[in-house]
Amino acid sequence: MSADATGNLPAERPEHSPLLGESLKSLAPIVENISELEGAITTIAEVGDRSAAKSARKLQRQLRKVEPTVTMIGQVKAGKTTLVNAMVGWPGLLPADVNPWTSVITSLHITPRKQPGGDHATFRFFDGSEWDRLMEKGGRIGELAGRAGADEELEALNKQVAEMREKSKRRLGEKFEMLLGQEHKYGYVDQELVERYVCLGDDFESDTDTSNTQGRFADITKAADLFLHREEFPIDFCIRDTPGVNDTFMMREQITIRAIRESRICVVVLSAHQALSTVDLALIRLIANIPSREVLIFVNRVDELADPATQVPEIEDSIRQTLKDHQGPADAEIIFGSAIWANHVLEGTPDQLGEASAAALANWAGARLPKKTKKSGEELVWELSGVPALYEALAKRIEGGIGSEVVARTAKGAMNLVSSITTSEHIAAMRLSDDAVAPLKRQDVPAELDKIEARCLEAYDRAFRDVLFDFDKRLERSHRGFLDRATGSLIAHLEEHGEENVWNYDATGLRVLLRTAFQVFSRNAQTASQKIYMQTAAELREIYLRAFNVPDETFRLEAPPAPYVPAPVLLGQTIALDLGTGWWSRWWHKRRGYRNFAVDFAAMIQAETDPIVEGLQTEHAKAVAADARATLEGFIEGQRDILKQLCTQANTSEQELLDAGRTAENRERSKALEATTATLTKYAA
Ligand SMILES: Nc1nc2c(ncn2[C@@H]2O[C@H](COP(=O)(O)OP(=O)(O)O)[C@@H](O)[C@H]2O)c(=O)[nH]1
Ligand SMILES: [Mg+2]
Repeated sequence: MSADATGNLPAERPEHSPLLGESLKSLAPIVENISELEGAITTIAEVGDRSAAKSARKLQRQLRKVEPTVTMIGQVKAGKTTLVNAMVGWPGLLPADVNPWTSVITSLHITPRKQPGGDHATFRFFDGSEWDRLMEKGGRIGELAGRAGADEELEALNKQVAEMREKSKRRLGEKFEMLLGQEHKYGYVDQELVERYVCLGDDFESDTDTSNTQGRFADITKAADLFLHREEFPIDFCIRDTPGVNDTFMMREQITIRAIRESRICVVVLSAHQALSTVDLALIRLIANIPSREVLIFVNRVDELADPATQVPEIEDSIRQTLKDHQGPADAEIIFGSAIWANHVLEGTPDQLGEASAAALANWAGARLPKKTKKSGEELVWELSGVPALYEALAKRIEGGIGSEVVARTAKGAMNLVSSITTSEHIAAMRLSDDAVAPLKRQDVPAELDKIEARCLEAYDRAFRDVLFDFDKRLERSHRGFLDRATGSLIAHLEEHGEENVWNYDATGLRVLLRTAFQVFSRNAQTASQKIYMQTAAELREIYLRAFNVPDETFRLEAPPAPYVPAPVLLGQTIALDLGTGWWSRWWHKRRGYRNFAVDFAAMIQAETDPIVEGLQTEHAKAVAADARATLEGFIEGQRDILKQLCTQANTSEQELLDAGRTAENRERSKALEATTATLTKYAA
């Protein structure tokens, strides 16, 4: 068997792909910044003493840990998995066309460094409570059905769930529930292994053959983490493939929401012949809460269009209009392409596209490419596949997002290290020339630090108490207002049209209000932390001035940057009001009497929306607050270490000081540090 471009056949580890390598050069500026910064920090390690070197290495480790992460979301069959395979230059790595029941999130962690143990994989199973939620209540959809009183759906659902459990038992053995919450690890990655954990076999419907179903774990697998070495990548990179948002149990929606929250960039993969024309509202709701700069739209399968040159601009307009109509990220960048084309190139078969596909390619090339070009046919197909453009867009976002953040944070840390080194030199000079007397005795430094820490943490807690209180109040007001208005509208409808006509109410208003409240929170949280970080830095700086007599005009101490606040994706969660048609009208037709309508309705919507409000308060807001506090504590802790070291040094013998202060060497050092500082300043901004 040979692999084909659909990527469903055995995949050996592919050769290095020069074209992919070329596309990944988009990431070069980020890598260059990081390595320039790493170089500057190496200088600090060389120039500073042992403790400075230790801190420098710690900063470098932080830099090396950077792993930009992209989450792919979209409808089932849009071609997410096929695109992911193309993006890592390994057609067939992840199985495409998997059973639509699968709910595994697969994270590909790609590294340019050869790993000691080679490629490896970890598969995590649902834990007991997640599984119970699915089995006992039919997942979120079961909860919804229960609340909406959709008894028939609930019954059908329970039947499906029972079947599922039976099949899992048959596949995995009676005691399969003991596996819940566990992990399986492997020291290699191949397609067979991935299939075992990610694909629910075709036997799912006609479960008669158990011969090859042994050890199929996909029923209970929640996450697959594959660690791969690919030399085309200049930097560690993570691509998360999600199963698609429209599933039977709506378990995936929850999982997808979590995956989006944990990464900074989300690529929405659409199928060109559907795009958003059928308006997948669940999908739009999910991205509606993400800022445009963190969303990219990849319209896949342009190879299936009859006339891409004409259709692509139409599709683009229609997507923008839909996004605008539903308050989504209307100016998100949209890229068109074909994962199949990319895979053909990777497999060296760009001349075997098939007639329609080749015609579409020629048509699209006419619209997209210059008439004259020196590029080879292979290069042109690769370009038209959209993968290079996708990486270019991703690189820009990574550079402006997590890239510049990590670089700035590390540069600030490094600048503070330089300050500590200059301080230690200052100590040497000071003792030798025996001038200044420090107004703060060094043995009093720890106590002074304790005071600063207590004061600043208290200021922090106070500020965040206010910020969170204000947020709760806003949420409460918006939530209550929405419930009142919705119930009011329901009653008005009943009075005007009676009980026979089904009434609908759009929850967009609630989402917009809650989102606005969250944006205010986000701004307040950032302003408050920034202010307190600066205040803390200023107070700590005083210690340097008073204990070590460093020059006030030139001595700098950098505060950490304000925290990143993840988008409130949770707001996109489907609630009963979103489930038009059958369900809702059944709920409606089961009620009698205006009062029952109003009371039941209010209770149901409250039950549906309470968890969202609560999630915003805890998972979102409180998590940001805790993070920001940890940064403050970490900052103070780091400064405590440095100051402790400086105090010890100030007490060392005169001979050592003389050694440390050897003038020629000193001058060398100062020069090196000056150059370093210039680099650091560039990145700290
Ligand atoms: N014609 C065409 N088919 C594609 C393309 N990308 C994926 N497919 C096919 O669409 C089907 C679903 O793809 P898959 O990657 O599993 O979609 P997912 O559910 O979004 O992960 C598979 O049969 C793929 O071979 C494409 O760009 N063009
Ligand atoms: Mg898939």
